[in-house]
Amino acid sequence: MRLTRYFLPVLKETPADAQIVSHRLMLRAGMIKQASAGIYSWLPLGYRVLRNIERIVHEEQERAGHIPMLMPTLQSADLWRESGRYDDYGEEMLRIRDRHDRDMLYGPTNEELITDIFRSHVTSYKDLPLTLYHIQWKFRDEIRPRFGVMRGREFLMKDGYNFDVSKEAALHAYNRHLVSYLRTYERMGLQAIPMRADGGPIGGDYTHEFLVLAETGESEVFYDSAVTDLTFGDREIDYDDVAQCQGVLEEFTTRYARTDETHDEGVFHSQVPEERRRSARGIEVGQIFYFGTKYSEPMGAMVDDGQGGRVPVHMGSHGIGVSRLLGAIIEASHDDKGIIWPEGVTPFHVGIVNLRQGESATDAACEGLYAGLKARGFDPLYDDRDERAGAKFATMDLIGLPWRITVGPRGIEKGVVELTSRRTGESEEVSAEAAVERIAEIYDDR
Ligand code: P5A
Repeated sequence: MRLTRYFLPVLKETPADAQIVSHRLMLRAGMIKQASAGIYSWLPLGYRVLRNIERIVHEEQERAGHIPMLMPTLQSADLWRESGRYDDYGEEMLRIRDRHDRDMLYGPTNEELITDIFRSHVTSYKDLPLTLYHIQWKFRDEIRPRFGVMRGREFLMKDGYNFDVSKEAALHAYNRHLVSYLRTYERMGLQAIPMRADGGPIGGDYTHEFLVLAETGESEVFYDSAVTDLTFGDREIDYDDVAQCQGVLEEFTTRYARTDETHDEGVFHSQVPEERRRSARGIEVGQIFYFGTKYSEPMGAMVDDGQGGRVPVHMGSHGIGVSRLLGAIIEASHDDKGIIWPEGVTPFHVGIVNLRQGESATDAACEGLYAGLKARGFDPLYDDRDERAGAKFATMDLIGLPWRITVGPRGIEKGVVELTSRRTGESEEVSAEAAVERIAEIYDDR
């Protein structure tokens, strides 16, 4: 993409109403624009990152054997009356009446809708296990939408639902989700720690939230500092292997790590030596639930059990805050100049800065780099504006591309360009061909 042909409305001023750094940077970098309280338009740069996050979520869900689909945002109130949640859900649910006076709602979550789909089509234990998921907009009429996409009213969620014949099988689905979530967040450059939590309006008392530690996080958390040493890494996993998934769950959840909803000071003190006790704040980027037959029983989602009986299926649901993740990644990865995108989600792989726009030698070198990178399957952002070097660097630093190639007349004379890491600020002088090779190596490794 050439910057002169792009739509990147960066702001010079720091928006006064944005309280936390990720919100400020998303506005300044021209990623989002508020449409109304807690509701945002995704401008091209923000949309690119959102799509990258979605892609990683899809890849990891499919790797775990979960099946993508798409359900609507608007739902009929009748299904929610069947489960009993129409009245329970309270003011967070946006209720709508259509022209035929039918009660509708903008879905805050989809347990009812998916249970209805399941009961219409599945009757036998032979069709299980089954896990369906989608990535779809949700609406929760939050009393205090704030911090930009962190606590929106309209937000994008990946929500998945497992159907199993027994509690034991459903717990394997739970473990599988835990493992796939660990992989998912790490690919985005995040450490998200599973912590015992509360079921809230979704239900069930077996649930973990995934938290990214950050001072600006809305959740208060208590944990054994040893949990922060755990990484999933690139280990091979067989998602059908019950013992292996259970092993990962135990590795990541045995040590004390809880949100304030379930925190128990007595247990904390007895289980964790003082020097490892931590209390901090965190951003909830996902949550997994096992709630058994909470929805299947009242809604009649039954299967024959192979022994002449019919049983309600055991279910769980599993959510990732897709749009919230942009905020969480920025909170975890920025400096005073702007965002620092992890390679996994960056909107463009590399920025090209032409220090002498309009001079034939630098222009030609930039065009060569641009074409060379595109030919290798990369998406460069070429700053081809007629601007001062300082302004070009400031824009690149603000929008946070992890790598920058700077092309100037002095370098061209020597036959080199400068390759700079946004994270470390370190630069190396290499030939243009070598710069393309280095970019290819960097992204191949990840
Ligand atoms: C699990 C999937 C559920 O709704 N039902 C379907 C279950 N869980 S949850 O924890 O309530 O939400 C899942 C994740 O969505 C993100 N999230 C939000 N993101 C932005 N703004 C909001 N107002 C908001 N509310 C929830 C969180 O990341 C949460 O973990």
